[in-house]
Amino acid sequence: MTDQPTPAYAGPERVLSGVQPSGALHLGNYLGALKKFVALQDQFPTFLFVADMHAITVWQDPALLADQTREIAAAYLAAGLDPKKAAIFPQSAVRAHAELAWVFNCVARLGWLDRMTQFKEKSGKHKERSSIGLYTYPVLQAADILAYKATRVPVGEDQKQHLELTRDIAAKFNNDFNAPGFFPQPDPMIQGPGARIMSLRDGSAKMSKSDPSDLSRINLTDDADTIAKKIKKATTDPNPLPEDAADLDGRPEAKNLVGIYGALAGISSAEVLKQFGGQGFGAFKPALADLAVESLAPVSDAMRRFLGDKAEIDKVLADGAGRASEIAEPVVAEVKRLVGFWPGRA
Ligand code: AQP
Repeated sequence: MTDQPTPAYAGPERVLSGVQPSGALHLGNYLGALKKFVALQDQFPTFLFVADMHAITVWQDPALLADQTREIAAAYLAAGLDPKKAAIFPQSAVRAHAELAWVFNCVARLGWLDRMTQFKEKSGKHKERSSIGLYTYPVLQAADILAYKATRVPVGEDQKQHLELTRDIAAKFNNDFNAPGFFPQPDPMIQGPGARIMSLRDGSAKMSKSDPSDLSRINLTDDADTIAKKIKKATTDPNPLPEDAADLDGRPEAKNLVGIYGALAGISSAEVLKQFGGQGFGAFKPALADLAVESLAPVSDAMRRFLGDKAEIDKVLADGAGRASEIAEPVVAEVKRLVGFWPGRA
């Protein structure tokens, strides 16, 4: 007997991604995520959530969380997302995420989650005191994606392992419930400039909201002077920039700054070095600072403008949640049917 090939997913292409409202957004979030979303909204139906359910896996002040959620929505709009094209919504406003996450908690295996490096990094030495939510975070992430049967998920490099888990959960669900091709195998779309922006203080650590040093990151809300100061203080080595991009290997800080320049300018590291190869950081850093200010100032100005009209942001979020629910609810209803839950309505 020959194995029949498993029918592939044949539904429509959809883009989905999210950002946590857990602090000020930084250049890594902008280049690794937001900028990519903008390019995709014209090509595919796009769903962008504010990951408030993910954010509470670590403590969030309840008095601030709703405003933090609005800030991420404002950042989406300021980066150039059009709420008529992309549905922008709070994760907690679409119940399908939580419902599907429970089913996936029963599909995913403990051994799979034990391998997740982000939990190890985030829980650090205090694993026992971490929330269970922080541990099952990647399962909720799988639900976020698969509730929309999303086929493309633009994220930074740090999310690669979680996306692999999503693919495993989708395959196991399809197999366990005899539903070949029900869930797609989503493509993580990690490639491209800005996929991994590193800390300005340590070229081996990723730029992160939770880094205690504010000098390690450029926030989207930093003013021109602060951006210039942070780039001036960025850790570097004493050598001039090389002519050849291959010679950036073994020089993580130089590689990071050249990569940031390239991602902002929309050119490759090789092209950056054509311009700056042989020059020292004394010449390169001011050019980078000018470019960063020029690129980010319109985003932070627009963010401030959008945040000035909370009612408008709330309208965008409510409208997005409605459109998102229209897609996700029937998927979850079908999941419940496949699992064999009682078919009536309470
Ligand atoms: N340094 C980075 N370079 C490129 N992309 C990055 N992303 C995050 N850091 C970088 C991408 O930004 C999106 C949203 O991330 P998130 O806020 O949902 O969560 P995160 O990855 O946990 O971001 P942080 O800044 O590192 O937050 P903390 O410090 O709270 O953990 C994702 O697509 C992510 O890949």
